[in-house]
Amino acid sequence: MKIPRRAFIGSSLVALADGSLAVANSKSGSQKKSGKGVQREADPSAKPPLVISTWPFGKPANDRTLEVFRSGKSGLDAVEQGVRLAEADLSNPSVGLGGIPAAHGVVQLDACIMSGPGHKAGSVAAVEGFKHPVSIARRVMEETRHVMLVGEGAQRFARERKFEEGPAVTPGQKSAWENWKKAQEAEKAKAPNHDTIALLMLSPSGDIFGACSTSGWGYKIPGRVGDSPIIGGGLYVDNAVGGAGATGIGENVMRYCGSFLVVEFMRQGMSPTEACLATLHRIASMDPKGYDLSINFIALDKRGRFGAAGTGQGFQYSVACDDYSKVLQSPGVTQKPVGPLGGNRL
Ligand code: SD4
Repeated sequence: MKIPRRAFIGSSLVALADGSLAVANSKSGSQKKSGKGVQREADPSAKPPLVISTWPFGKPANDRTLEVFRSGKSGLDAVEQGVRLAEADLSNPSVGLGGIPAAHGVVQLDACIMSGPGHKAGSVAAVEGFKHPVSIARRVMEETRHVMLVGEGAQRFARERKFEEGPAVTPGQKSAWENWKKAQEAEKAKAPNHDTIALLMLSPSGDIFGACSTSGWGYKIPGRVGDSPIIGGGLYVDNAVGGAGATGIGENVMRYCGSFLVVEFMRQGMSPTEACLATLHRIASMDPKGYDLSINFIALDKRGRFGAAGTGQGFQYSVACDDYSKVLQSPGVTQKPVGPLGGNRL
């Protein structure tokens, strides 16, 4: 996803000692200048209930999550309902049945959910024709001894439980797909953009919940599963430490257990932003593509600190708590760190 130009108005990109780029914005005060250059301030924190999610379209999902939680529902109910809001928006081309279809013209959805208390997880992948894969994932978690159901098995499970069905593809996405087919035959097809909602919540009692949902890589090979429904890939929660979620090219996240790694770096004492940056550097240090990965992480810890980071120019993510609900710009990484995050620690 391209970062909207307005995100950079009044701002400029600065290179930080750990090889990351960050938006220096005098109004936000998120960066401070020292004699030696620009340094990042400590990660922001907020009093829980605190919700963080990927992309600007996470903002209404965060608001919905808080609204459900404040109405007396559980943290698990709240994150599920937040993600359902994104899934229900048929104008979103990357989450829910409004998403870009797989190469055979049918939308295939991936989703998962995690509860910090009890370390519970449920997941579904490559599900066709159902509106709310996150809720199917929750039922897998709560009603079976399994963690993950895929394809026809997941659909049968959903049908038996009378989950709401929907179109194989929306009319708008169908005609875009027809054009893509023609372009592909002429070998001129371009890969479309795709995104994911990964959403994390810290409750006032210190419990962490997470959920994730996507239609995945546009025009993917049918049956392709990305990182989003993979526990530890696109989402991970450890109730003693914190949670993390991912968006971007899943193949570049799932080979490294990306969200799990972010949480493990937080366990070692890093702040959420440091943990996201360290994970990006670790992956880039191993991957033949270096920093050309198109991946992004969000994270929050038990103390209510939150952060994010992405490759390239970074990405936008959304945060909500009792005092505010806003969209923030993450730092981006483009090169190997030279500062305190370098060396063996990565
Ligand atoms: C996937 N990670 O299926 C998802 C898609 C995404 O930005 O987040 N794209 O690979």
